[in-house]
Amino acid sequence: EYNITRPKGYTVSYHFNPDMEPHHFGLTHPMKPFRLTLTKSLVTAYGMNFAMDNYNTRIATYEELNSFHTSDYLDYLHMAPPEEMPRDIDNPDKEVKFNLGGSDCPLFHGLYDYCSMSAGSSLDAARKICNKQSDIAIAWGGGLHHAKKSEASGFCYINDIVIAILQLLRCYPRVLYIDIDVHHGDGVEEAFHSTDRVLTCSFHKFAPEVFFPGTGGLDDNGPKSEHNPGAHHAINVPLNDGITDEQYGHLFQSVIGKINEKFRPSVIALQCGADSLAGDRLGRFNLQVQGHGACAKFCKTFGIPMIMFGGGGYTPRNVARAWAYETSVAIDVDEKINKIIPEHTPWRKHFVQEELFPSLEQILGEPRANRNSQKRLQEIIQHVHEQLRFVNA
Ligand code: ZLV
Ligand code: CA
Ligand code: ZN
Repeated sequence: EYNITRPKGYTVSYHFNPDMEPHHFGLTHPMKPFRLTLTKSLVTAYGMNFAMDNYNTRIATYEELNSFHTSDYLDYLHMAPPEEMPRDIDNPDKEVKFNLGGSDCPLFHGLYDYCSMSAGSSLDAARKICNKQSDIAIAWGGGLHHAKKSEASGFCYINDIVIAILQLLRCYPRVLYIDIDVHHGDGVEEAFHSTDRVLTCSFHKFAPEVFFPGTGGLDDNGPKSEHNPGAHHAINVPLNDGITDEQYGHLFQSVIGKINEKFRPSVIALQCGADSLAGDRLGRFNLQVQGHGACAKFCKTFGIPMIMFGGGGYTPRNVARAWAYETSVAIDVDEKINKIIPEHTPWRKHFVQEELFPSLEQILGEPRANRNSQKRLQEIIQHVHEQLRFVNA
């Protein structure tokens, strides 16, 4: 019997804008907005929508984007014409302004609208948390952690996370930002370098010169100046290829558990970039849906409000599985979700017989060699715990 009901005692909200999907970064670009629709479809197929408040979100206004980004950048983003693709063949020396129009951050048709929709979803989620209408707010269309105040970077143009956290800071004293995307959350870290009201913690593949963006070493803990209250409030967990669920889970719990103890956040902003999953087109880790989702599960045990953002994720069917599973964690049905296939699913019988319906247990491509030694992981935990001696709520 398949029946998902609302969790008792708290409210989950799902913030989605169906108009993000038709946007295209270009044929060969790894970022595929249709993964958001794929996720929503899987969530709905499982009946999880009945356990949440569902919002079709509005677009963020210019003023809202302006709370973090500069006017000259926003004006250019708004006015720059879409470039013909493929670019650079006729005109390789064309000036690139604000890092817009390269192959990472192409100028595509409807770009400004797309960015406003992503930020609008995240900001709506933050507002629901602020006015206590929601305890866990989900915005898979956000999580674009590389964007700087005057610059696009790594597929990110508008930093919806920073804009959402600025909103949270109006209502809560301390925000803990956690980033499990395989890339370093450099844009969010930098935006809050000079405040002790936001502590950022990113887990990522770290290999300067080789892996984007190349920042986020173990010793990068924010500008160390006596007069900077934000010093020590950036925590980085640099990792190598092939990390497993077990190692990641242990690391996550000891690092985030300690941060929670010392920093005492009033709210959590969790970026759930799904490119840390095994089999991701750009990623390097060996995480399963369960290991990825265990991070959200652990954060939930703190019993404080939480926003869950999307982020990277370049093997769309795995992104949908991970974010659907994490939605199930938010609404507390994760025990069931691995087993159930909704009774009313068309052709259910055939899917079950032929094992075509994806169970969450069978994602994955070729496993990568694990280059993370227990010794190194222990050193990382040690360093982080020492770093946290400087952090007091
Ligand atoms: O998942 O890109 O390596 C959040 C996120 O964290 C680079 N970019 C930069 C530095 C020099 N370039 C190379 C330019 C590549 C341009 C096109 C690709 C095209 C096809 C396949 C892969 C890539 C690619 N680009 C792989 N890695 C990059 C990174 C940017 C990664 C951004 C991650 C974003 C949404
Ligand atoms: Ca990360
Ligand atoms: Zn990423």
